[in-house]
Amino acid sequence: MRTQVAIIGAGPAGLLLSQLLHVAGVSCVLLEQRDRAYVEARIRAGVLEAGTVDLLTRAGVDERLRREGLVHDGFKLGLDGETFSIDIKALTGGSQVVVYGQTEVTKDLILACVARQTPLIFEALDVALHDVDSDAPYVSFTQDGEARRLGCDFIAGCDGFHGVSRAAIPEALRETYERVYPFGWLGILADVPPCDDELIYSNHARGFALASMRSHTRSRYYIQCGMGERLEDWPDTRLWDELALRLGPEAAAGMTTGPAIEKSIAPLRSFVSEPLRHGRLFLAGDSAHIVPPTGAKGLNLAAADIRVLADAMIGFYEKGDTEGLDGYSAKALARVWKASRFSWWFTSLTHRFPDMDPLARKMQLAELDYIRGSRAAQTTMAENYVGLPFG
Ligand code: RFL
Ligand code: PHB
Repeated sequence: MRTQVAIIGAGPAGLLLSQLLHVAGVSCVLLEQRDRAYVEARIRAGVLEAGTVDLLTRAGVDERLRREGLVHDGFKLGLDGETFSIDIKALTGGSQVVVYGQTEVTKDLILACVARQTPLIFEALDVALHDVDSDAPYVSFTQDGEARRLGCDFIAGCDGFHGVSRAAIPEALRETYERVYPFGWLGILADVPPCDDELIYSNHARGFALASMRSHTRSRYYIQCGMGERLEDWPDTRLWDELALRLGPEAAAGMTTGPAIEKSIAPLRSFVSEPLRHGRLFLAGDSAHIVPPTGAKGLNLAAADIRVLADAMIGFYEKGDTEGLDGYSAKALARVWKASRFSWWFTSLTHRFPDMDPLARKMQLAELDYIRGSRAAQTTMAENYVGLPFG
């Protein structure tokens, strides 16, 4: 088997790249280790930057998103249960974000792959990358028990944090930067209306809480929890009570509780691996970087990488131009670091750290109070939240 671009991983990064290449007439094959049902059911992100929506539009995968996505002009910050608004639309001169689940983005992209007959191989096992620094790289894998080989011009490593692509860059040529935060997020998804029109990010003495949503009838909430905690310790009633306390009386008054459809604990991590390119291998999305979810940057950052990478590959095939490919790593990383900084800062501002002394807590409260009163501080937050420009 041969193709122009072999894409490892059918998460949002790999799927989006495949559709942008398809639209430009570049051939690709997607290799995904899980089955379709598993990939479509993974509950993760919920907020899309305008740039991500633009990219999905360019890929021709925006029809349902435009119909069902909830356009948001702002979000709220909570300070020990009292909230104030950040009007991102007014502060940025018109930018908005769209609340639309990653599960839905994934389903729409898989449907597009199927409709356009983009080869997408689920349950591709034992994926291994070969000769990535030569002119003839290839990928080996097992399909239905049979060994297969996919020759290509380029390999896109879109296989997430636990994938195999990153390790195909020799360790001596890689620099990694990592912080694991001393807490996780316990998330609950429930078929109940949201407690507020906007998302609420709340700093409370008991720990961080987030009120989010997927639709007018489906809510997504998170609380900061210790990494040692188990789901069994958090029956639905205890979780709803804790959310009401941390989000404050106004949100609690608007909150409808109900049984969880899904509940899970996710660790929080900042991670960047540099560079994003080695020979004919290009890393994109979570395979190269992870941000803590405060600020909703992970999926958007994966899409931003793909925009730069797709343009570079298309430039190569249309004009024989290698400039984009040569510049990909530096260009994408410049934005990755800025979004990593914002996610780290927003996490530091809103979470309770185990080693936090009373002074550190006072500093958080003072900074939140400063943001409440300063248009300049709110503008900084808003322009990061809606997504920084490229280059
Ligand atoms: P993914 O989604 O992890 O997809 C990688 C794919 O590669 C496959 N794979 C392999 N395939 C073949 N061979 C192998 N050896 C393979 N190893 C792995 C995997 O099965 C998978 O299908 O990475 P991608 O495409 O880079 O996308 C990144 C996003 O999924 C991620 O950044 C976001 O979900 C992060 N995130 C959020 N991002 C946002 O922009 N907004 C949010 O609101 C937001 N909320 C979140 C989040 C992530 C969370 N968790 C659970 C980590 C909330 C949470 C709780
Ligand atoms: C979500 O709805 O899952 C969500 C929203 C905002 C975030 C993180 C996650 O910052």
